[in-house]
Amino acid sequence: MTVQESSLAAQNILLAPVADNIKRLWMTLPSRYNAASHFVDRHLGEGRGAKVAFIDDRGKYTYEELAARVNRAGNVLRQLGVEMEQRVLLCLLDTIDFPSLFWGAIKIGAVAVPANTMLTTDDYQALLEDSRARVLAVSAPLYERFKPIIDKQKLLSAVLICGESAEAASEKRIYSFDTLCRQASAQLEPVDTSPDDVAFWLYSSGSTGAPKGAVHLHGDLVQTAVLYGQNILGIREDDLVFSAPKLFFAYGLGNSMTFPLQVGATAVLTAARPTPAIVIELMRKYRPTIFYGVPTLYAAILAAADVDFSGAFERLRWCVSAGEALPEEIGLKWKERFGVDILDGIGTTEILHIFISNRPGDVRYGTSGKPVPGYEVRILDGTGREVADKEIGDLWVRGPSISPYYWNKREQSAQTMYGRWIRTGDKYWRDEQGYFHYAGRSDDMLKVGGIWVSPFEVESALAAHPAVLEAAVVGASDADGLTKPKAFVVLKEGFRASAELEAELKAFVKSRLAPYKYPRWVEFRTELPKTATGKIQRFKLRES
Ligand code: 3UK
Repeated sequence: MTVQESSLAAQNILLAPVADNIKRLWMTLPSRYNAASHFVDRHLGEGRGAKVAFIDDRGKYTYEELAARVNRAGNVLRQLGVEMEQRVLLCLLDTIDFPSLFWGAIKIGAVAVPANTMLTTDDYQALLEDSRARVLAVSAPLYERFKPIIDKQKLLSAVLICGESAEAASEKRIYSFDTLCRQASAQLEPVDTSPDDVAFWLYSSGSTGAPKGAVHLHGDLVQTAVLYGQNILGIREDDLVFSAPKLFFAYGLGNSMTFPLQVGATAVLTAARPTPAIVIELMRKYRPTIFYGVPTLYAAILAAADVDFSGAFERLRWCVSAGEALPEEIGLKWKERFGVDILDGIGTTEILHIFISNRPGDVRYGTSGKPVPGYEVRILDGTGREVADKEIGDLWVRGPSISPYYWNKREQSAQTMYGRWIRTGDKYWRDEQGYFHYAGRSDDMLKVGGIWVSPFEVESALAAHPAVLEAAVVGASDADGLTKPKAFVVLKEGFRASAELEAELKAFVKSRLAPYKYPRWVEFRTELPKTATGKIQRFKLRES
């Protein structure tokens, strides 16, 4: 093919209208549509008011109670001055307050912005600044990390503290969410929104460490709930689901909120860190029918000694894995030991949920499975031409739930979103049977325990240590075949490599960045491999 021909081929793929057989699977929504009415209020009209929607560490909440809490939360936000289209930053542990505030914000036409609860004060400063949030809602145990920066926020008009706290002081615009909710009305009409109105953003880390807010619309959520939740997982009203990944991740948001709320099912939430012991304890207590995890957790559960599993798997139909590739070994061992399949699927924050997946009755361990009907998936070469089977290329996706752009990031949006298409940044190949195989990233970003880590950010943290001349960070495989950050460090003159210094560097990074980002191994070198122009050749370090 000539260059001209291949650019025409690329145009054909990227400009072709969505085929009818794919578009037929997309939900057609009315021109007036509010996602909160669909996911919450609809159940009251459908007679599900007395059914339990959520169970958290403190209690159970029926659909009727959920609707009342959402209304109170919406009224509280309004009373604090939040108007349509303004952002509300949510830094919340998984309790009933998360759905209450998320849907409450959306119901009044505001934009809910859930944030990762494991970040540092500097990270939160960046999120407040970028989002220009009018109100911050934060779980009491997390408030410490916001406290030093609250006074600096010119656009923030109030802080809501969720849960027991002595911090509330209305003269400082800091309020107890519980107290305001008790005084607020439990009645609230949804504002007029369209399926194309902005409903929420989800922040995703960029390779320079600067977070990008992926904008999502009212209409996006129901598409993933139908195409993946109902059509692939087969979630139904009598399901009880439990997700180890939290609600602030796009993965957790679908898992324990929009999928169960789509069909009137029940979700178990916990504010606790999902260690194997806690996950198994909750599974024994509630016997979920669908469980969602990440590969690191499945490996850790398999490795856990002295754990009583009795009853935990009794009602389980299947487990789901996403966030990073599930090694074949872990899937096979899990199935052998517990008799239930793990369905590995790939999703992204921008696409909102899973778009290539293994499915019940058709599991091929070591692959991501096949495209979820309703999503069009292509593997393209650098000129935009489709590659042949078994050839590696760039993964592109088109579907009805894709973020239209990153907030205030023109260049990154232009590099990622092309009309309805999105470039995921992943390398993939397809086998003759149509299964998709993950083949790495096209940038240097790492997935660690299912969460993004930017090597650049870890390198910058290391470089701030007085002993470090320069550092390079790459992904290395642990004993389970899962990726963890590894640092190569060149020391300044006068410093000597030692086990103590290695431990000190790890602790140093942990104290400056979200702790999950620290390098699990540090290797000292006298120099780093570089190009003629001085750029570190990370691929050489990866190979070593
Ligand atoms: C990687 C995978 C191989 C891949 C997510 C389920 O992970 C989610 O979203 P993020 O934005 O990350 C997206 C990136 O993570 N990845 C995710 N799943 C897999 N790689 N196999 C997998 N099964 O690099 C992708 O581009 O954090 C997961 C549902 C919703 C999500 N947002």
